[in-house]
Amino acid sequence: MHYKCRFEKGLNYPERFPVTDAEVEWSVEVGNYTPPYYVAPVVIENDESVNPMGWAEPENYELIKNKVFNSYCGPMQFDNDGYPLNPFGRTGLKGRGLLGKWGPNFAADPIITRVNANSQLEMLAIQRKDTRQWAIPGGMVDSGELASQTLQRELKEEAGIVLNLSEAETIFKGYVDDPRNTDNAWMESTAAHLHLSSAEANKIKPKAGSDAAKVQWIVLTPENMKSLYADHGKWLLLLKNDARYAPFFP
Ligand code: RP5
Repeated sequence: MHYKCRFEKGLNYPERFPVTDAEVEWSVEVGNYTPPYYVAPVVIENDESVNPMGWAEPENYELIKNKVFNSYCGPMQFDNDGYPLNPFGRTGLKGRGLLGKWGPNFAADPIITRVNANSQLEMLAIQRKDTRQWAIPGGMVDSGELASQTLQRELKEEAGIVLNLSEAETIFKGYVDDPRNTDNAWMESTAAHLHLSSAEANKIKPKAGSDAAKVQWIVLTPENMKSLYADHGKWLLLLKNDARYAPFFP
């Protein structure tokens, strides 16, 4: 069940229509469900049907009604007008909000860890400029790009470091409970993990890129993981299923 995209919102979003836990699933009839429609001005400015340099799909859905959707969550659902429906159910907001694509918007998240001098597991994190929350230095998959390429590019753009991620292990692939999600547009991501030895970690010199306010190693305490952006803390907890990292999660 998603929570952040019912109880949080993207910058300048209108209030979401209240959705109780019992009302989340589309299969549950909710007679008076009238969420506001919102698309952010920046998405309209980047509408590719009007702006050749734009990164957003047309706001006029008719122009892409033959789009073939692919979601990590499996077969998609559509409403009576043909708009894609969030696979995790109602969010209290229609339209795309800040997201450029109808349906899934794909991202990739490189998780880089090390053990610090106090024997604690740390992750290389960025502080996002939009919500000021700490996050994995991930970002959107560009058109024509593979998620594996996005991992590498985002690590360089957001955290200023170049690492060979070919040995990184994919630990998550699927829906992200992102505060920007709506009923018709949502985030999906691939998160891949690479652990660095102290010697390898000492060699890199992280530097915050354009989308990041700060970059630094943060200790993976339960409190830190809870306050990370979107589902990032949940993915890090998956590391405790791996015997190599389980001792760091008491
Ligand atoms: C999250 O948003 C993803 O997990 C990824 O970290 C991020 C991508 O969006 P931007 O950072 O490009 O805004 O859902």
